[in-house]
Amino acid sequence: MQPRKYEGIIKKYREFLPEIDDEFIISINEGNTPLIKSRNVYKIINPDIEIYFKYEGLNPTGSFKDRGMTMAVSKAVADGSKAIICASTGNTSAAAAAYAARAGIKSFVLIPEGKIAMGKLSQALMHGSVVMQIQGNFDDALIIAKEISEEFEVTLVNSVNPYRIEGQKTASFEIADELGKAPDYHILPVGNAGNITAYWNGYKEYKQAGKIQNLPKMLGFQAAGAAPIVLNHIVKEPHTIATAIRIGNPASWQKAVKAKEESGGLIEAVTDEDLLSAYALLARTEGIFCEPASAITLAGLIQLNKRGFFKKGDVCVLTLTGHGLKDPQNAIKVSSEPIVVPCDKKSVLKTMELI
Ligand code: AN7
Repeated sequence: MQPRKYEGIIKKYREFLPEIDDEFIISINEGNTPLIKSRNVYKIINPDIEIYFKYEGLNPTGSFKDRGMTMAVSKAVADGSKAIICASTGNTSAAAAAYAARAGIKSFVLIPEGKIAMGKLSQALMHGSVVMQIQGNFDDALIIAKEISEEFEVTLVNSVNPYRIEGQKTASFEIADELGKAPDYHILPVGNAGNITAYWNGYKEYKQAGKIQNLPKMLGFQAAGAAPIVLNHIVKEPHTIATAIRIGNPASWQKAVKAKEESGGLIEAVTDEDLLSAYALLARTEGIFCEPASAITLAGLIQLNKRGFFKKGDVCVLTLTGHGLKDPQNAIKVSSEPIVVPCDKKSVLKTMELI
């Protein structure tokens, strides 16, 4: 029987998730995010295809990480853990901090110094995490977090924790439930590569359960300066404006390659310039504000479309992984400055070009 009220992804998709007793579930009603059909931008790109945005920025902490975190923290609580740790480019730390706060346990987060969007930093601090800015990058921080979790009683909640992937796959279920099928293409940003792995697992499990008959091709995109999977080697000093995906040695590397190969998809790189223009284009044509890393999906779709990749009637779902308000500084950078106007009606009308 369906629960009467919506109470998060674990209760909604219990039959597909690891077992957990109600008393241990730590949820902030994550999931159930909107699948928004493109009204304008598809016409500019290719009027013959359908584009949908899975707006994961509307999760409780503003990113898709909440789906994995509800599962990982609930399991940690069920196992009696009193503390969690993660390395993060920002969104994982925000989710870990929030779910730990709700669970009443401690959280420790390691973030790369100076390379995290302000919104995310404020979340980790606000929820009472012990926030450590490491003088290194995400990959360095993940090694330290992993070692500490192996040596001390602190649960690692990065996506190497299998429960994270389990929770995140529920986004595929929601999309399939809504469309009544899998899309032809599913487009995602790739950083640590957990999410593309999770989505592919989700679609496969749904097909096996007879909920859908088809599977999508998985299309993943990395920032050109942080594209280890595309280059097929570790990137020692990854760089991109999209700090969320500034990762040079993804934990789920092989699983992402498997998702690409099994589905007949691809993983490509996109320049910062192209991802920033897609970021602004989306906000200005659809009214949807996502963070730079999320906009790589639209930039990737545009890149493929220019090569004549899509055919008439193709259905593409793009996961917009995080909310635009996470990173106001980049939003302001790609926009025009506010106009300073003297405090009188005439000046305002002049600026409006009405007189
Ligand atoms: C907005 O928060 O790795 O390929 O530590 O924040 O599953 O890693 C974030 C990743 C895409 C990439 N979009 O997903 C972290 C972290 C946004 C993100 C990704 C991230 P994965």
